[in-house]
Amino acid sequence: MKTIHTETHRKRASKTELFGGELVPPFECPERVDYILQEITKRDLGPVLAPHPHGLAPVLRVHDAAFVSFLQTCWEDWVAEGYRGEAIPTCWPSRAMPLSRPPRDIEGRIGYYCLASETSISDGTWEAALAAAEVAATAQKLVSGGDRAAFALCRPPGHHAATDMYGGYCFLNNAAIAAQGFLDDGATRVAVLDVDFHHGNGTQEIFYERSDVLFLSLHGDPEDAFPHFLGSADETGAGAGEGCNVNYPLPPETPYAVWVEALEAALKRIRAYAPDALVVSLGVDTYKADPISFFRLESDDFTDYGRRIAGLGLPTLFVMEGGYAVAEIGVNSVNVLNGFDEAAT
Ligand code: OKP
Ligand code: ZN
Repeated sequence: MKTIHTETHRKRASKTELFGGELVPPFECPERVDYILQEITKRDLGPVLAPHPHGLAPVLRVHDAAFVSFLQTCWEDWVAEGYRGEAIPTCWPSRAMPLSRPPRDIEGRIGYYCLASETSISDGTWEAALAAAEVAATAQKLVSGGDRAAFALCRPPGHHAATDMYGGYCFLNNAAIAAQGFLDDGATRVAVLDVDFHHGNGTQEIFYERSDVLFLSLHGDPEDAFPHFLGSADETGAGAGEGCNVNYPLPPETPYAVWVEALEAALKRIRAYAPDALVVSLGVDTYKADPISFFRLESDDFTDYGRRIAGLGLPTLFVMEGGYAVAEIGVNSVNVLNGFDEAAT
């Protein structure tokens, strides 16, 4: 399959992540992409192509315009205020003071739009986030145009980004942008299968009240894992979207034998929904050695589940999400794609 990639991802290179009360080098780092590209070349997955410019149009199909403007100018507004470090919020519209509009001051606005403060905004973050959205949109068009599958090598990732919130290393929801793109290009129904270790709270929120997107996520139980406040099994959708949201929270130490049972249940739900296209939010932080996650998948397991996903027989777009065991991220993600290609008919 073809991969869409751009070096613009390197502009997302913040120096800080708030972790355990310290500012540490971010887990979500540019080197992640180097390992993936290296493995794509080594195993001859297929051509690596540049994205086409799409501008803001596909982004504004799923995100709030004022939120997008905030992201575009956040860094310059922060610097103009005289702050010397990277942009990290310190105050939120918490449960006790739920302000329903963004205030004028950048310190207030950043708190309004942020859902988790481990994600520092730095110079170049917006350019990289927009490029990742264009990578997703370009790869989606390949699949809408008849390719059996494509790989959007997005960085920064996207599945935690909601209609008007960023955090969890995510700014724009690349998978949601692609799912909406499939619909805009003629699909009637799209399924989004999120196999990243973390719950895809942003994708869930964006499509929660809609019946044209089925969202399914396998993830560390929010009782035990980020994003903590969404991702339980009783979140099944609302309004027209009732029944179109499916969560599979799983406990610490989950081995592949248990994980793959949840995957098979999800595949069954996708078959019953009979979508025209599938978006896979592909995070490989389910790997046993991932530094911030707690599942126990082995490298060969990724090949196995790639084959199973191919068994759906759907036009499929893989969108890169997480994976922080950096040296193994290439092998694990290309194992999924290669397993898919081997089994795809
Ligand atoms: C992004 B993606 C660990 C805290 C982790 C952020 C995790 C973001 C994951 N103690 N906080 O879903 O891979
Ligand atoms: Zn993750």
